This record gives sequence, C-alpha cells and structure tokens, in this order.
Amino acid sequence: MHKWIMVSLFVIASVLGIVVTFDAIGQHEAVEEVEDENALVFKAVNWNFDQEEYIIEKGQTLKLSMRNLPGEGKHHVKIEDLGIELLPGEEPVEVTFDEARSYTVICSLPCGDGHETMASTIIVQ
Ligand SMILES: [Cu+2]
Repeated sequence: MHKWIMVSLFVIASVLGIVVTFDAIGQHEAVEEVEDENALVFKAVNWNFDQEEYIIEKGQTLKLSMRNLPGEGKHHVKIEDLGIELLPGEEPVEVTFDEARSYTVICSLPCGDGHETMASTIIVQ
C-alpha cells in the first residue's frame, strides 16, 4: 500500500515537472514573438540581403533596422524613396506604409565587388 502511494506521488511529480517545463518554453517563445512583431530587420551578409522581397501589409507600422550577419563585407541600408539610411547598432526608424507600392533597398556603404548589385525590394500590398 505504502509503495503505491510513493509510485503515485512520483508519477504526479513527473507530470507536473513536464507541464511546468513546456509552459516555460511556451512563454519564452511568446515573449520573443511580441518583441519582433513590429520590427523589420534587414540582415546583410556577403553582398546580399536576407530576403529578395520584404512583403508588408498596407497600413502596417514597422520599426526598421539593419544588422550585418557574420560574413563578408560591412553594409548599410538605404531606402531612397523613404529618405532613410540604416546603420548597424542604430535605433530603429518607425515607418507607416500607407501606400501599396514597392521600395528599392540598397547598400549605401561601398563594400566591395558586389556593392553595385546589392539590392532588395520592399513590397507593400
Ligand atoms: Cu555596399
């Protein structure tokens, strides 16, 4: 009888441990998603941006920033039609995309052989 109580307690404790662990993982992911929701980070590496096209919903307000991923070259981001230049480590720039149109994203720091063709597009739809 005593043995069954011990086994039951062990099983209950194990289940509780698993529930608490998965709950903690879930909360951690939720927090990261909330932080990223309004951020658009242009990641530059090896004379390319991480996406050829950045799709944005019309009416969205996003905090734009950039960073260089480990790799070749140091890059900046320029979106001429928005009058914006982004440098790594700088505060994000908030932009509301009211118009359905596209914007060309280029590197504004002469960074070597691939500089002239380093480009991406923001598509607001
Ligand atoms: Cu460049």
